Amino acid sequence: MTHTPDKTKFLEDFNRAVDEFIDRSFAHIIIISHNDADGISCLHIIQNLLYKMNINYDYFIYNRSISWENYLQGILSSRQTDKNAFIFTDVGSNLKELIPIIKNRKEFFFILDHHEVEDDIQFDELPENLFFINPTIYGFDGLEHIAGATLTYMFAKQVKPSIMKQGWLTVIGIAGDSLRPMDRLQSFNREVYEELVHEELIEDKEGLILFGSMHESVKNGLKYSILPFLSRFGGESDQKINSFLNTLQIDPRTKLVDLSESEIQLIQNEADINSFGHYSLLPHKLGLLKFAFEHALLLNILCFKNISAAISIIQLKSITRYAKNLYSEYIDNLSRNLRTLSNEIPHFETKKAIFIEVKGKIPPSNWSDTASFSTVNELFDPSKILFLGGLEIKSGTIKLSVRCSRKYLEKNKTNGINKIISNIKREFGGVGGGHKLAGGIRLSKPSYNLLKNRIDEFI
Ligand SMILES: [Mn+2]
Repeated sequence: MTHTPDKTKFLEDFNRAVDEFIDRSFAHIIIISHNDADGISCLHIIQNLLYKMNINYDYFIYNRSISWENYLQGILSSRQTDKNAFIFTDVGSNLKELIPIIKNRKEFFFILDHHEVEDDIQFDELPENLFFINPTIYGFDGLEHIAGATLTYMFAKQVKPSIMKQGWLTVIGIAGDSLRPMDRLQSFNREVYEELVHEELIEDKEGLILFGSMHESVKNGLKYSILPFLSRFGGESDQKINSFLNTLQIDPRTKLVDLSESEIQLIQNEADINSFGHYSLLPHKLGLLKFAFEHALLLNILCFKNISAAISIIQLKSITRYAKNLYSEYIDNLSRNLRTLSNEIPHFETKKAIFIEVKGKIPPSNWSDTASFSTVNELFDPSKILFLGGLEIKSGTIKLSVRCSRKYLEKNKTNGINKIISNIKREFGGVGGGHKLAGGIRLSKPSYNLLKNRIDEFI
C-alpha cells in the first residue's frame, strides 16, 4: 500500500472495539498470543489490564506451526456464552481460517494484530462477534509503524489509562520486532515511545549502537554485536580486538555505554562504521534486562528454548543464571553463524532468490534469527529473497525462513514476503505466513525441490 494511512478511520474502528470491550464486561477471557518478544509483551499488557479490571483469564501461546482449527480444538470449550471473550494479540490475521470458526461461536473475539492480512476479505462483512483491529488494513505498515505491543498498549490504555505504568512492556515488543535504533521509529511506535520517555517510564539514550551486546564492555560489544554485525570483529579473537582498541588508547574493558563521544568517534573512524543512534533503557531493571533490545532478544531466545522461562523473566528485575547462559551461548553462536554465512556456505541462486541449506552447519533453533540478521546486515544481495533452512527432523518437512531486505521492499512495495508465501502455498500447500519482511513456511520435500526450480514465478 502506497497511499497515506487512514488514521481517522482506524481510530474510529479501534474506539468502537474498545467501547464494546468495556460495555460487555466479560466474565472470563482467554488470551492467545504469539511466541516471540512482541507477543510475550502483549500477553503481559493484557494480563495487567485484566487484573486491574478484576476479570478472570487464561492464556495460551500460539507458535503458528499448526492450523488455527487444530490449535483451537484444544482450547474452545463446549460450553459457550457471550459473557466470555477471546483476545488474540500479535496473532490472528489468518482470517480465512478463523472466520468460519468464530462465526459458529457465541463468545466475542478481539483480534489485535499487526501482521498483514493475506486473504481476500470483505471487512464490512465480518461476523458480529469479531472485532478485528489491524492497522495494516488502513494502510499502516505493520513493521515500521506499529508493533503488536504498541497496538495492544494503545488498546489497554484506552480501556484503563493507568496501564501506562506498564508501558515499558511495549518498548520490549517494539525493540524485538523493529530491530531498529529508537531514533528510527515511526508513526504509532514513535508516538507511544515518546510518551513513555516523557513519562519517565523508560529512558532514551544515545551512543554507539552494537545491539546484542549493549550491556557489555566495548571489546565484547565489537566482538558480539549482531546489529550491525561487524565483519572485521564479529566472532574474532579477543587479542585482535584488544589490540585494535589499545592502538586507540581505549581500555577494552570500558563499558560500551560509558564511552565518551570522542572515543566513539575514534572507533567509528578507525573501524569504518557508522552506528551512532538511540537505544532504550528500562529504569526498573538491572544488568542485561535494563537494555530493551537485549531484553527482547533474550525473550525471543527463551521462546524457543523454554517458553515458561520467557513468560516469567519479563516480570523479573534481574536475569537468572540459566537465562544468562542461554543468552551468551546464543550470541556466541549467532555471531559465529553470521561469520560462517558471510564466508563459506554454498548457495543455490536464481535471478530473484537465494536458497541456503544450513542443516548441520547451523542448529535449527538459530535458523530464523540467522536469516533475519543476515538480511538486516545485508550479508547477501539485498535485491533477492532469502530462503534459509532445511529438513526439520521432528516434522519431516522442510522448514524455511524467508526474508527480504527493506531495500527490496522499497522497490517492490506490494510484493512482500507474506504475499510470496501465500503464492507458494497456493501452488504447493504447506503451512506458514508472516510480515512483509519476514516469514516462514514448511513444505514437503518434493514441493521444496519443485519450488527451488520455479521460485522466480512466485516472486
Ligand atoms: Mn509482532
